[in-house]
Amino acid sequence: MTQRSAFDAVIIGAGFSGLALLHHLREIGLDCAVVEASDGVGGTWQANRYPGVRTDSEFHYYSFSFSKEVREEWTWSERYPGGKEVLAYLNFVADRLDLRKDIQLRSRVSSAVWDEDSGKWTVELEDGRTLTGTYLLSGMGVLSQPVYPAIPGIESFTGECYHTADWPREGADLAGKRVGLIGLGASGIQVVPVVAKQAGEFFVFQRTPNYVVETTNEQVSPEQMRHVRENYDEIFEQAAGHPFGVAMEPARYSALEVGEDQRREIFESKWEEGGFHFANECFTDLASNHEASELASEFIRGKIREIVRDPDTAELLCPKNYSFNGKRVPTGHDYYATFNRDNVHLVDVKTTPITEVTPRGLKVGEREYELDVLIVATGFDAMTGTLTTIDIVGRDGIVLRDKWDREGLRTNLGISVHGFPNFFMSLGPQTPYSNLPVPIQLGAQWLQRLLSWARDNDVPLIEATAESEQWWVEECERAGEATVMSSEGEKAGAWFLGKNVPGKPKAFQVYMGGGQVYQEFCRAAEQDEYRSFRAD
Ligand code: N01
Repeated sequence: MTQRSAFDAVIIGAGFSGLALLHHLREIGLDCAVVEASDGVGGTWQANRYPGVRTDSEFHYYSFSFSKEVREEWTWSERYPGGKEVLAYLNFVADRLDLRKDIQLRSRVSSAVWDEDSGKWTVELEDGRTLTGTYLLSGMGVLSQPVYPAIPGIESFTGECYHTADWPREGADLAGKRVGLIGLGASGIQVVPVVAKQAGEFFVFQRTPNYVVETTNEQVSPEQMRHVRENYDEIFEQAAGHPFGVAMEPARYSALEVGEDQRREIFESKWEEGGFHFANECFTDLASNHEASELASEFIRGKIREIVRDPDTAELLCPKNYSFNGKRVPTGHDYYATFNRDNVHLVDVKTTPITEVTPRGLKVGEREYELDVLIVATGFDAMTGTLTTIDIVGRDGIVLRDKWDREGLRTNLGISVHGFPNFFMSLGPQTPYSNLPVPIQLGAQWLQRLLSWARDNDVPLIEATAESEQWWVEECERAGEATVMSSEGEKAGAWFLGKNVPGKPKAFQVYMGGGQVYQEFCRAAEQDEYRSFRAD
């Protein structure tokens, strides 16, 4: 049987974004094909199978709210669901909404080219097949292009070496082995407590410490699940109205307007609630005011010194060259306490850098650490990486990668790019960073209304205007500058500013003005009949 190749919409990626886009575009009668490089649906949850992988968001707001069937029939088991459970959820969504028939697996895109005459995109796959679509949509994810550390000799290592985002399906046997870890962002921080229990000796090579907000994981009770099912819309609405897409009460006070005792009490109570509750519910200005953020930094340093028994290790774990919220705050599950184990060794590679990887292990200064397994949790070419590794060729043969190289990162609301008609991004660069299922769902619904409107009004081409891009670049810069990520600290901002990829221009790749503010901009564009998306 020959496969059809002409569609109304070609969607790249079958993770949260691709599934939501497919469902919503099918609802308005568009004939869609999803092309997915992997052999299964799930996106980031397919790739990231490292030990300890789980959500940093709580179960009740880490899901879609649009399907009554999925809401009623899916049961979460843990407060912070593990990677396997989220993958099972996405497979359940794909089955329950009958999405699989429009998904082509093992279909990696090599290029997508706009043809002005036909008004269609031609999408070429690595196996030589081509598909065409009136619309091209990216659901390729924001953190999907892994970055490996550029350490001399890394290819010479004769042991096993795994990137957290490319973990072997069959798992890795770490029992009793000498294991090394490079990278202590959200991924590495999840790896630490789990691998510490498996490895014989575990060497954690730390360049920059993080402010980890500890939490606890509990089983979800039938009563909690019932409550969530009965209140799904309210929960989703609360998350959609929150700057970071979490279903939490907004903080009420500035950290600077309360007395020391009250401040400590609030910090303590939110630390007890754990995870993002500390980051989001303590005070209004922990992400925007350096002085306020420094008060939270000092509180966490105090916790580290309480938990970690060896004072030198505790000091090394205390971040000092940027303040709380200066980087994406990771959630820990006994992260700090893990450094009290005898088999866990924290190695400071800031003061004495890693010099090379040898066939037997890792050299730090003159000392060689022999390793059986090296885990690299060194992050991603975030936001733009997936979009620039394939050739997306717009009007007049302009490649998206070249446009951004030449003009700097430019989009209208992270959704559309001038010169790239009928091309749309879910979670494109310059969209807000938050608990991601929320903006993914809202974005898919917004695109559904846009394409429905375009059809009803005979508007064949949708494309950001050059003016709208300029406006959005300035708004992203303004919003970013108003946060502690823009502060002087050498590490502040990290991947949000592209600092982790050598040679990448430093600019806010993420809209930091808040998810709820971003949604207002999207609503305004809609009420204005999408004028800023009609370049012709
Ligand atoms: O990557 P990162 P990540 N030598 O870029 C270090 C999301 N996420 O995969 O800071 C030594 O944050 C680097 O050190 P430094 C989440 O949004 C979500 O952990 O540059 N170290 C840093 O410590 C997160 O923010 C979840 O000094 C080197 C680390 O590698 C995003 O993904 C779970 C090095 C990279 O940290 C990315 O997180 C996991 C070198 N040569 C991830 N090169 C959940 O929600 C790099 N590093 C559950």
